[in-house]
Amino acid sequence: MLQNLLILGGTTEARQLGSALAQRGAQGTLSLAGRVERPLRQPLPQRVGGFGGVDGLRDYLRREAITHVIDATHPFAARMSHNAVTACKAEAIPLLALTRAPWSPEPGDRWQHVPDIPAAVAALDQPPRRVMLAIGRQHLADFAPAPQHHYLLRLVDPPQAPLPLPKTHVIVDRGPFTEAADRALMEAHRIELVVSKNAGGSGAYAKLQAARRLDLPVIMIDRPTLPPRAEVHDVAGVLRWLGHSDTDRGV
Ligand code: 3Y8
Ligand code: NAP
Repeated sequence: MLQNLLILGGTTEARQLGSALAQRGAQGTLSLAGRVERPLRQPLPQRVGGFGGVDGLRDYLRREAITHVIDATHPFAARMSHNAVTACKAEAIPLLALTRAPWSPEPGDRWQHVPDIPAAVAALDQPPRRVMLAIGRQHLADFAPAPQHHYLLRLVDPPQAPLPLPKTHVIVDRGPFTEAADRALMEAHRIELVVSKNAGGSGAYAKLQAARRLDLPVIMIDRPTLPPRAEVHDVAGVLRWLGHSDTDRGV
């Protein structure tokens, strides 16, 4: 059966999967939410924007005659992942998640695990510190109850609206990041504490390596729970699931 794939993307692994599939001549579309102004391009055809909830996704799957869905979204993109499970089940379309294992602390790491973003805010109920808040833009307002800190923010795009925190320094940059650059950034801003999502993968890990080198504490936000679904942790696993051998180079 001719395959027509939908990859729910927005991560390094999704881009790598898109390249591997394009090399094999696979037919598919990589989908982004449209969160940033200039998303990275990759060789598969790309669509940008929400589907319109579960029903919108089901319509898309039928209209485009999608045969397989690979959810390669970020572990914190929980709503997209929930919608994918519901829509694929309703349309009886096979779904596979391409995920990366959570990070676990290594010797020298000073991590305080918190279950979610509100718990990270509660953990910041302490005298003013210089905090690297490297969780992006979407949840900054949640930290408004902890205005006493000086925040170093790293955003993909320049902020379009006033920031919800009184003392900030904004860096506009997109990953993947490097340990040396993140260490220099933290030293330049005399960072005392880092707040991070447990994203897994390599693109966001640099700040944790830098924090370890600088002996800084980290508030580590655990991932939201996702519904059960088939999962693999690497591109080769997806290719096997699709019936591509590792060696075939497309038709
Ligand atoms: C739009 C599309 C690739 C993909 C690269 C990965 C790595 C670099 C590190 C820090 C942490 C953060 C953030 C981050 C990283 C990769 C990956 C990853 C974290 C792009 C991209 C899109 C987004 C969306 C953006 C969020 C934000 C989160 C910045 C592309 C560059 C903080 C997650 O302004 C906004 O609205 C930004 C929104 C969702 C989290 C948030 O809540 O603000 N990612 N990031 C995707 C879409 O439209 O569907 O240009 O590639 C992708 C990448 N960002 O191809 O190599 O795979 O995780 N992304 C976090 O981990 O906490 C930065 O600063 O240390
Ligand atoms: P989310 O909260 O789980 O999703 C909210 C809504 O955004 C979804 O219901 C869907 O809208 C739309 N959406 C999300 N991902 C989409 C995709 N790949 N293609 C089409 N529509 C999508 O998602 P999020 O956390 O905002 O993440 C958005 C994107 O950024 C994802 O591609 C994700 O992989 C990427 N990303 C997120 C993070 C993070 O920290 N959250 C980090 C790195 C990359 P409809 O309901 O209208 O379909």
